[in-house]
Amino acid sequence: MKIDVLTLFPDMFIPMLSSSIIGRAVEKGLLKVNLYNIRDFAKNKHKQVDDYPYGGGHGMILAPQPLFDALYHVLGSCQDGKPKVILMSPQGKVLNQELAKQLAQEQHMVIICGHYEGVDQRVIDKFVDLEVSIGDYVLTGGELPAMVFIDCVARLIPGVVGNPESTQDESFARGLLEYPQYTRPYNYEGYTVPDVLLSGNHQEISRWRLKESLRNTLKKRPDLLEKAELSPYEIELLKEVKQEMEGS
Ligand code: 4GX
Repeated sequence: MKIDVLTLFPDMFIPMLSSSIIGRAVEKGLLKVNLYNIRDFAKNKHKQVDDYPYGGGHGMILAPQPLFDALYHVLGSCQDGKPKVILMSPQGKVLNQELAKQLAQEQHMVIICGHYEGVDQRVIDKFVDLEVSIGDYVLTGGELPAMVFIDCVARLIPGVVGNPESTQDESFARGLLEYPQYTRPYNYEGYTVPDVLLSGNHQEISRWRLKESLRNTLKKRPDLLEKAELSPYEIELLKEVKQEMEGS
């Protein structure tokens, strides 16, 4: 997957692109990220990229010229068909695992990181295919949202996460939260590991994990349970969980 990022702060991306799982994906060539500084495309002599809004109001707007030229540059030198152009914006479609899965199928994306009060609408009208938000809160720029987006999508590229089952097993993959996990030692400051996990009985362990997964979801995110499609076995386990909760 190739991702071109248009930003005023390209340096912010370097640590995430060289660390941990995403760093390894870049090293392995599974992910290629090109960083473009929008300021490098400004044609005025002070390299100014923002301007006052027509009609008045507070704050500044990213002017069309630097972004148009940056996008002509990136799209013009592009061999692999038409990439999907994405603007990080609080007005966008809210990122979730389903949207991440869809966009993980793209071969090439261009991400625009807005700053100030936003970008000139003509940039959106001419180039942007999709606006994406990482949640209903306001940040100072699109860089952190772009990094969240890249991390979330890139880990779904085959080969990026070591064990493909770990992207299938996890929270949201099935619309349920995960079960509790434990590692050694068995007893830590008097807190012990549930004995079923040491029993070696894999059927019992699966049943316990599924039940705790349902318990976690009911306790912390009951909204997810309403959307989840549960099997008769899962409905039975959920009934047990509910009875246990009444009893305590
Ligand atoms: N999820 N921000 C973008 C500037 C801006 C405003 C409007 C384009 C259009 C955000 C979020 C977010 C703050 C990044 C405003 N750019 N982006 N910035 N939440 O809050 O994505």
